[in-house]
Amino acid sequence: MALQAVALVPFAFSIPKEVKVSATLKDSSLFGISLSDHVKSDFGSSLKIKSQRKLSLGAVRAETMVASPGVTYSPVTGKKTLRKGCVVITGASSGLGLATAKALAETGKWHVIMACRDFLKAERAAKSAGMPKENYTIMHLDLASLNSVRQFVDNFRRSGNPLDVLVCNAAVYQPTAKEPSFTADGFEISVGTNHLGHFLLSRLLLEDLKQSDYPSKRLIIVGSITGNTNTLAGNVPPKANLGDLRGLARGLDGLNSSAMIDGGDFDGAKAYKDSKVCNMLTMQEFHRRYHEETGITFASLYPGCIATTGLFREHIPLFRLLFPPFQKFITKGFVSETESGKRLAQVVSDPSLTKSGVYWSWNKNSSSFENQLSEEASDVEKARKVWEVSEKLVGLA
Ligand code: NDP
Ligand code: PMR
Repeated sequence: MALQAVALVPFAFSIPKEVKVSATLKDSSLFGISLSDHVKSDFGSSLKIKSQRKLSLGAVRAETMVASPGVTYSPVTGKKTLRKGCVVITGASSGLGLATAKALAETGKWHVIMACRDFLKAERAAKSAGMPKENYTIMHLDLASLNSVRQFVDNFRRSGNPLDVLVCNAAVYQPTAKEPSFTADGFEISVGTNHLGHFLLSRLLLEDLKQSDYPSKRLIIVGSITGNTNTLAGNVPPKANLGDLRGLARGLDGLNSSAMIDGGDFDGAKAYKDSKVCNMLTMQEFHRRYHEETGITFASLYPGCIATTGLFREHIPLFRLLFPPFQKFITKGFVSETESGKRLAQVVSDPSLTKSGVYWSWNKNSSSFENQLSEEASDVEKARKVWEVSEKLVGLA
C-alpha cells in the first residue's frame, strides 16, 4: 500500500492527456484504460413507526398540492403540511455522514437519527457542525457486531420514530493492515462492517420502511468508484473481485477459510473495494426483490472523492498528505465534505431522484446523473448469491 502512496508522487508531476493503463501500480503504469472513455462513465464527477405509531416529529409546510400520505391539514389554516421526514444515517459522526446529517437537519424538514458507534464523538461532531439540536438524535450502533445491529433496531423501534429513509454510509478502510482483523462475529472487518452489518440492518429495517407513510421512502447504500472496474480509479490495484464467493461462503473468518471474499490472500484495500461491490450489488438485489411490492426507492451513489475524511486515517502519512492535492489538481475528482453531503442529501430528499435501482454520480457542474456500474457490480447472478450467502452469515436464513 505504501507503494501505492509513493506511486502518487511521480503521477502528480506528469499529467498525460490520454493515459492507457496496462499493468500494476508497482511499475507506476496506468495503461489499458482510456481516460477519455472514463470521462463518459464514473469519472464524470471529476475528469469526467409504523403508520399507526404516534409520530413524534414536527410538521413543515408542504410544497406540493398532491394528496399523499404523510401529509396533514392544519385545522386552523386549512393549509397542507408535510411532517418532518425521519432519516437514519449510519456513521454520521464524521465525513460524508456528518455532512449529510448537517445538510438535512439544517433544512428543518428532517429529523436525523445519527447511528454511531461512538456516542460522545457524534455529539461533539453534531455540536461543532452547528446542527440544530431539535433536529437530530444520536443512537448507538456498532456495525461490527450483529448483536449491536439487532439492539439498534429494537431501540429505534422503541423510540417511536417512523423510518422514512435509511442511509447505509458507515465504512472502515484498512489499507496498511498486514493481517486481517475481525468483527465481534468473526468476519473480516471491512466486509463485516461495510457489507454484512449494513445487510442485517437494512433487512431488518425494511419492515419499518414499508410501514412509513412518508411520500417517498428510500434505502440508500453508499457505493464507490473504486469498486467499479469500468473506471480508471477502479483499475488501481488491488482491484475489486468477488470471484466465486468461496471465502464469503465459508465465513471470512481467516481460520477455516480465507478472510477475503474470493478466497485469496488478505489485502485490506481489496477487502474494502470488495465490500463496496457488495454494497452496490445489495442495493440492486433489494430493488429487484422489493421495489415493485413496496414502492421503496433503492439507490447507491459515488459522492466524489472526499479525500479529507477519516476514511484514510489508517493510511501512511505520505498518502494522507498527497491524496487531497492529487485529487484536487490531477484527477479533479476531489469534492469537499460539504459538497458531498449536499449530494447524498439530494439522494435522500430530492423529489427528482426517486428512480429506484440507480447508482448516482455527479458531473463537473455538480449535476446528478445515472451512472453505469462495472460488469461485476451489476452481475445479477452474483447479486443473488451475495444476498443468499449474506443472509446465512447474519442469521436470517
Ligand atoms: P469517515 O471515516 O469520515 O466516516 C466513516 C464513518 O463510519 C464514521 O462515522 C465512523 O465512525 C463510522 N464507522 C466505522 N466503523 C463503524 C462501525 N463499526 N459501526 C458504526 N459506525 C462505524 O469516512 P467517509 O465519510 O469518507 O466514508 C463514508 C462513506 O463514503 C463510506 O461508505 C465510504 O465507503 C464512502 N465513500 C467515501 C469516499 C471518499 O473519498 N472519502 C469516496 C466514495 C465513497 P467513527 O467516527 O466512530 O470512526
Ligand atoms: Mg484513486 C482518475 C481518477 C481517480 C479518481 C476519481 C479516484 C478516486 N482515483 C483516481 C485515480 C487514481 N487513484 C490513480 C491514477 C491512482 C494511482 C496513482 C490512484 C491511487 C489511489 C490510491 C492509492 N486512489 C486511491 C488510493 C486509495 O487508497 C483510495 C482507495 O482506494 O480507497 C479505497 C483511493 C481513491 N481514489 C479515488 C477514491 C474516491 C478513493 C477513495 C475512496 C473510496 O473509493 O471509497
